[in-house]
Amino acid sequence: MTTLPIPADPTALPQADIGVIGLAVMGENLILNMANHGFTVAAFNRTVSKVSHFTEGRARGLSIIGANTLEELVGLLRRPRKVMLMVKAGRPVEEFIEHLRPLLEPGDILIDGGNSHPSDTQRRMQDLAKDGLLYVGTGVSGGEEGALTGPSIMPGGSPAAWPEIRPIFQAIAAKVADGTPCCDWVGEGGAGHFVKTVHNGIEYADMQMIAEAYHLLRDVGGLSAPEAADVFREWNAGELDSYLIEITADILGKTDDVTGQPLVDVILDTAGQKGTGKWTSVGALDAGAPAMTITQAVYARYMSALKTERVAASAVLPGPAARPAPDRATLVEQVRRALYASKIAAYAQGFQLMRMTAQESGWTLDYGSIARMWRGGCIIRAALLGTISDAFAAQAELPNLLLSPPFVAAISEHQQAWREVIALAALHGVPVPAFSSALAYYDSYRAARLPANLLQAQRDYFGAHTYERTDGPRGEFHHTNWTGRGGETASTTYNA
Ligand code: 2AM
Repeated sequence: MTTLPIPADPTALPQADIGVIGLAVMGENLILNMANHGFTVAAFNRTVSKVSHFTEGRARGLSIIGANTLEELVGLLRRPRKVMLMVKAGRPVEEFIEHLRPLLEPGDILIDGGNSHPSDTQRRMQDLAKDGLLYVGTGVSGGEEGALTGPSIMPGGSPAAWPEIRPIFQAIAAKVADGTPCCDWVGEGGAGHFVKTVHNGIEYADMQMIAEAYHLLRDVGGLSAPEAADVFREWNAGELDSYLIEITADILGKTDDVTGQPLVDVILDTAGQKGTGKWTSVGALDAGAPAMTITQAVYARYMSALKTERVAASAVLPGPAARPAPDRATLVEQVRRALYASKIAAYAQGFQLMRMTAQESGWTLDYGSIARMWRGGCIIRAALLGTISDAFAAQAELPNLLLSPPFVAAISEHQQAWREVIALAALHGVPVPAFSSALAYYDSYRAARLPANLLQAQRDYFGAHTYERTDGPRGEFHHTNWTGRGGETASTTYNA
């Protein structure tokens, strides 16, 4: 830790390596992390009273200098100046950019470390480039603790900014066992925020799949929360080893101070969201990418929010007849396998979405590097990401993770249990939208022949949308006059 004397008039000395705006917990922790790595940080916040509260409190004695105005903040920075925004996405980011713009010079770097929409980041980068300003939109994942001790950082934007910010970002990022920082350049424009969005989409899927595993253990297996905690703890020692499984074990083992019950049993079953899962799903719909499990996870949160309706419906809508509980040890092992196989399918969807969006946006994404950035620091950090990074190292242009030999092997080993768990869930009336959509994704992707021949025939029947033939070349379109009344004209003719 570096302790620097703070001069009486800090504006006189451009001594700070970076300025950070936004003193909510993520911003504060990121600043402390930077200071702990030997950087001098200038700090500012809209509500200026929070600046002195911070410098006199948590930041006391560290190389952190408070600024009371944006002008003062900018005056404190070494050139090229680096200003990082850790404020709410949307209007606040826009407003700070507009206020900072006239205070900065060509070559200076503005960084947005919030969860901004990738298209906003893309637009801001292009706009600021007109003034010669460099812009970076970066994903920062790891929650409050990660921000302080080492987050996963996913920067993208103006490539010329990367050499300037790299020493700071890689120093404060999480490191995996071999010392590799969980931070590397993602790509141009909105690529960094896009990759962070997909990270969050995968996180939604991961969390929903874990919730479904818990639901099965609870409602089919009859496990209490502490018993389920032991199961998750055991799972965390194997191939499911991950942050989210680890915290699930902790959560299930926690007792409520008020009632003495497991705390999870007194928490209302409605989940909130801030929208990044939805952004991923909307992005997938726009890109034509079948990110089924990620989208199901978003729907599952929407469904959870309809608590009052669900309670009313539970008294009216019949479920299946009661069934005997299966053998507990068998169920636990089958659910573990179903969870791992579903997880592979969900990650495959996330990487497929990135590949399809990158093609459309003209980004060159390095998928092995992205998997490495996610190996530590972030919420979805998991042993599985090591296998994913190896898969891309072996085959950079891997079209789908499902095709990678270790995953082919894992799924062939687990698929029977995966299918049985989903069948069991259906028979017991336990909804498993993420598990079943993951299996549907797998079975669809491995299907040489889907029933879309019938769909296309229907489209041709009612709308003359034409079809290609299995015995003809691709790109040759045919129309059939199905009823004898529709005529021979295909709809493409009308559009011409
Ligand atoms: P505040 O402390 O003044 O509320 C997270 O909420 C961070 O974003 C905080 O630093 C907060 O500043 C800032 N923030 C939220 N809304 C803002 C706005 N409309 N303009 C500027 N900063 C804002």
